[in-house]
Amino acid sequence: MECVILAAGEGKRMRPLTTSRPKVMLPLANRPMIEHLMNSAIKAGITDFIFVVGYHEEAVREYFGDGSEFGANIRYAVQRSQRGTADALNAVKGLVSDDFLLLNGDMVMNAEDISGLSGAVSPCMGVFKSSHPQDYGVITTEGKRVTGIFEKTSEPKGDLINAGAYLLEPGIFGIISNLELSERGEFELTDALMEYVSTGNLTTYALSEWGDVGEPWNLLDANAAMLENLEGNIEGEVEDFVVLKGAVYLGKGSTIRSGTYIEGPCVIGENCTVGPHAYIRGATSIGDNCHVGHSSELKNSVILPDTKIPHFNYIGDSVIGSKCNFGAGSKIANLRHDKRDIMAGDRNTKRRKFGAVVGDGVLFGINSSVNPGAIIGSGAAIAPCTLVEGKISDNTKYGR
Ligand code: TTP
Repeated sequence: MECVILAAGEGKRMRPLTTSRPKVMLPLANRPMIEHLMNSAIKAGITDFIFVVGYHEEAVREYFGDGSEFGANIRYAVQRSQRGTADALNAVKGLVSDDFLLLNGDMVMNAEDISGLSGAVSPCMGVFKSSHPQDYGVITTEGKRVTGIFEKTSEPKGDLINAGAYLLEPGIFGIISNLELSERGEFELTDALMEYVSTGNLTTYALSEWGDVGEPWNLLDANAAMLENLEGNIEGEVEDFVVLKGAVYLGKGSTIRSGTYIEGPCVIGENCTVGPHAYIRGATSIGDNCHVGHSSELKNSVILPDTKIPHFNYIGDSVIGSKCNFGAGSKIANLRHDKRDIMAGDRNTKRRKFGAVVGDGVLFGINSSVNPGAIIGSGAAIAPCTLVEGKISDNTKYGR
C-alpha cells in the first residue's frame, strides 16, 4: 500500500522556526518529524511513499532523496501554492490507483496504529480521544460510522478528534474536483470527506497514541515523547568526572567535558562540546555542532544545529533555532511569578512553564533576559543587558 504524506504546508504557527524550512523538517530527538512518521509506517510494513512538498521543498528532497537510504521508496508530488489539504492531496491525482494511506506530515503516530488503519475498510478516518477537543476538528459517530465533521470550536460536540490520518480510495479525487473554496479560502479535505459522511460510508479507526505538532510548544511535548524511548549510547567522548543519569545519546565527534551533569533523556548530536560544568536536564535535544559551555543549564528544550550556549546561560522549555549565539549570562525565563499560563503573543500555550521560541541566527548580547512566551524572529540581534518580551520580527535590532 502507498502512503501519501502531506508536507507542503508552510507552518505559519511555527514561525519563525519555519522561516527557512518546512514545518515537517523540524526535529524531534534530532530527526525531522516526518522521518519519525515515515519510520512508523515502515515498521508497519509500508515502503512506498509519496511526499507532497511545496514550501521549501528542497529541504525535504535533499534530506530524503529517493528514500533508499531510509529503506523506503519515495516519490514526490508538488503543491505549488498552499491552498489547503484537499488541494495538497490533489497533487497526487493519477499517481495512486488503489486504496492508499494519507497522513498529515506534522504529527506523531505509532506503527501499530498505522498498521491498524491500513487494514481497515476504505474510506476510514483515524480518530483520537482528546482531553482538549476544543483545539481540533471534532467528529461525531454512531458506532464506527462518522455522522458529522466539525471545525474547531470552543464548544466541541464530543472528544473524538480528526487525527489527520486516513485510508482513502481513488474516488476521492473526483470528489475533490467538485469542491468549492471554504470560508477561510482553502480547499479542505474535510469538505471532501463530508460527501462520504452524507452517504454513511466513512468509518473511524481509533488511534491509541497521537500528537500533532502545529505549535512550537507541541514540539517540546512531541520531543519528550520521542525521547521516552531513547536508547542511550555514547559514540563520542566523555571526560572524567561527568555524571550521566537516565538515557543519554552522544553523537560521533562530540565531547562531554569534566564536571558536567546530565539527567536524561537527552540526545546530543555530532561534533558538539558540552561543558566543562554544564547542567542538562531532560527532555532535551541538542543538534549537531552545538556548544553548551561552562555553567550553562538547559532543561526540556529543543536546540537546532550550530547554536552556541557557551557561558552562564539558562534555557528552559524553549525551542531555539540554528546558528544562534547566546552572549555570556543571557537567559530565558520559563515561569511567570503569578504561575498563570504563558501567553505567546495572543496564543495561550496552556503551559505554566514555557520559555521562548527563537528563530535561526539570533544573537543575544551579554546578560540579556528573555521573558516567558517571547517569540524572537530569525536574524534578530539583541543588545546587551536588554529585557526581551513579546514578539520580535525577523532581522530586528532590539534594545539600545
Ligand atoms: P495545517 O497544520 O492545517 O497547515 P500548515 O502545516 O500550513 O500550518 P499552519 O496552520 O501553522 O500554517 O496542515 C496540516 C497538514 O497538511 C500539514 O502536514 C501540512 C499539510 N498542508 C499541505 O501540504 N498543504 C496545504 O496547503 C496545507 C494548508 C497543509
